[in-house]
Amino acid sequence: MVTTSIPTTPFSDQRPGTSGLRKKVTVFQQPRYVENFIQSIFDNVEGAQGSTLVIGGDGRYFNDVVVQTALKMAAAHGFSRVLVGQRGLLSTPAASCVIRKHRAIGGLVLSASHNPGGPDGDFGIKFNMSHGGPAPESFTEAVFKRASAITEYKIVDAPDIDLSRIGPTKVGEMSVEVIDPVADYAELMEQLVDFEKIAGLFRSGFRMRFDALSAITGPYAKAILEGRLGAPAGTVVNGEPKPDFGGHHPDPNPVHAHDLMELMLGPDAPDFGAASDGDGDRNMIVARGLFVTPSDSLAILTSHAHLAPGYAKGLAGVARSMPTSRAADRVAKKLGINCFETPTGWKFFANLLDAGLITLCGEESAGTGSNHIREKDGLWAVLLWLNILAVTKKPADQIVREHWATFGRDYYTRHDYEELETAPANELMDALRKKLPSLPGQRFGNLTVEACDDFAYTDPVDGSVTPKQGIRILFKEDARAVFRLSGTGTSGATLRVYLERFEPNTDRHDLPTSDVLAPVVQAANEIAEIAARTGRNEPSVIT
Ligand code: VG1
Ligand code: CO
Repeated sequence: MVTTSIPTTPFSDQRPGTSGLRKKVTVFQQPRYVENFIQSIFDNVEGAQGSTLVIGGDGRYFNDVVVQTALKMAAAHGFSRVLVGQRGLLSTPAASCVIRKHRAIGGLVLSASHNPGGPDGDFGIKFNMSHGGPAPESFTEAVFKRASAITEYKIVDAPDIDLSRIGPTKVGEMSVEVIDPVADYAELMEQLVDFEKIAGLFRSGFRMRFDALSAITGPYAKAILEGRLGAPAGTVVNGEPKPDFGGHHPDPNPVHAHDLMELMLGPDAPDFGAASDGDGDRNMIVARGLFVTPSDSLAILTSHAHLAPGYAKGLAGVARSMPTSRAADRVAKKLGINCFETPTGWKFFANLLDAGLITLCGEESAGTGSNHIREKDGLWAVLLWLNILAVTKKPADQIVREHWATFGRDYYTRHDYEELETAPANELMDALRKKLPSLPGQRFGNLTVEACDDFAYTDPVDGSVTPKQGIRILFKEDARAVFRLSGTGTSGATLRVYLERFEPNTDRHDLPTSDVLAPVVQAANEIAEIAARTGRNEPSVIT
């Protein structure tokens, strides 16, 4: 087998964002673009020679091409073994599970997650470390530096590998094992949640719908929910992964998972509804007649996790990303455990999990996870909910209402302004930053600014400091607005405005979220001058 070094020149835009490098498919299709980035990753993996690598993706358009390139480049780089999902598929949580279980040095995950797919959609590549989690910023910055100066990449000259059949094969000297993408993951789930109890729940007539949005979670959900747990056939809908996600925007929120929302809010709603995203790490939970915000879901899982075998001993601590509501903090306080506040992006949870400081963590963007892997895990969250429903024998909406009655309700919404021009979006953030010192004490409508800052995170484990992670404005009336620019979008800039208000009074727990938050929205728009600076009077998406 011949290894060739191919001369190349750098692309200037290969800096990974919140979760890997994401670009339009057409950008990734430029000659040498994929090769440059993968080589830059490999050049930063210490001890690659003789080690095991995991490769898999969410099956979106271009996945099949990049998997083959990655295999041939891995062989040229001296990895001794690659574990690759059948047909090149692995959900993000399954990739994390496989890396950990088989002691791989890391893994290439091919996905742009919740971004749309297809020839005109997005593609992405991220690298996960030996702990199974996304590479930290020190690593991704080193990759960017390398990619900015790259002069050659290495690849073996070999035919494409048949990934349709499970079993061992070879690329050059390197052994390749084509693995069942679901097996290791399903085995892990069985250790964490009570499959017997959940099967009993389904036997008793409990009905749910899981909408896989034609993305990667379909095979996992079918195998576990319908296969092992005995949920009726048809429980999982849109269960076949498609390269363009069947036209779905694979972002599990009330806007993009509208069919599920309509069913759950309608007269024929089953007992429970759930959905997942492109690469299977996000979850959406819907009770009958009630959408459960991801922030509330994290808090509810925190207070009930001990009902599942994997968490029976209780939790070491919990963490949430900064823009996630403070509902989990209230539960942590009652349990007497720490609640850490991290920047947006799963990579910031890894150190806390590795150090044993936390057991559960989550983000407002529908990511929830635990120390079982180092990624957020969509189906796991759904299974933990099912475990809780099976043990408490209460309907999901009752669990949510009881939670509010005990802890108060954190009304929450997010306004996204997508595809803004980059310059005015940056200017908006800069102007907001400059305003910070003058804001405390100012009144906007009937809200008064109490405090504000530009969130900076000091990692309690390695002491690394990550500045400028979002502007937060706290109002005296127990409300909060947070502003940040997205790090996963692929065209222009996306402004995210996170809005919340705490309501302790049980009589006020059934109000429309938009009514409760209207004054906070108004204040946030005024403070950031959103309309004037972006030319938009309405957000593109409200979730
Ligand atoms: C978004 C979410 C963030 C999440 C990230 C990756 O990032 O806000 O919470 O971790 O996507 O999720 P941003 O920078 O666009 O706000 V996934 O499921 O797309 O990998
Ligand atoms: Co995702």
